Amino acid sequence: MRFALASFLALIVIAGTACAKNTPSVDVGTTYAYATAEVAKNGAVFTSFTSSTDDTLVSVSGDIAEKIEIHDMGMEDGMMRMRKMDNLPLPAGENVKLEPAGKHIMLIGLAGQLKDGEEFPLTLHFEKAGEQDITVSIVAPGQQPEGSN
Ligand SMILES: [Cu+2]
Repeated sequence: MRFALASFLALIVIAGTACAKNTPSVDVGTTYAYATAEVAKNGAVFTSFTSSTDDTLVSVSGDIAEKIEIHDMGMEDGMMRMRKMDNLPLPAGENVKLEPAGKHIMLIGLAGQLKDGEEFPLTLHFEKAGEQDITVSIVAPGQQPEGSN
């Protein structure tokens, strides 16, 4: 008698790992600040955020200024005014922009003049994604650094 040997091919297909967790992360766009006059006390930082999950920018820290706040800008009683935000909500997948005449990171009490072409570090504190160190490029007022959208 001949025995046919049956061969078994076992295919183990792992369609996504069962224990995969969506690790919170925030994609930070090109970050820039406008160069300031020598006597200027304050500056503003612009960037954009896209978060993988619903997250919140809680605060920003750095040595560049005495105080760093999250601000929004809008019309109030017919005048453009800045308003401090307690935090910045980042809905999952949404591109949240910080740009001139809108939301921005406010540098209050600059440690030194912001000079065109130089850069400085900031640390972002997200509720879920944790801390993230970023580099801010200083550009001439009204300009945008290369690579920004
Ligand atoms: Cu401001």
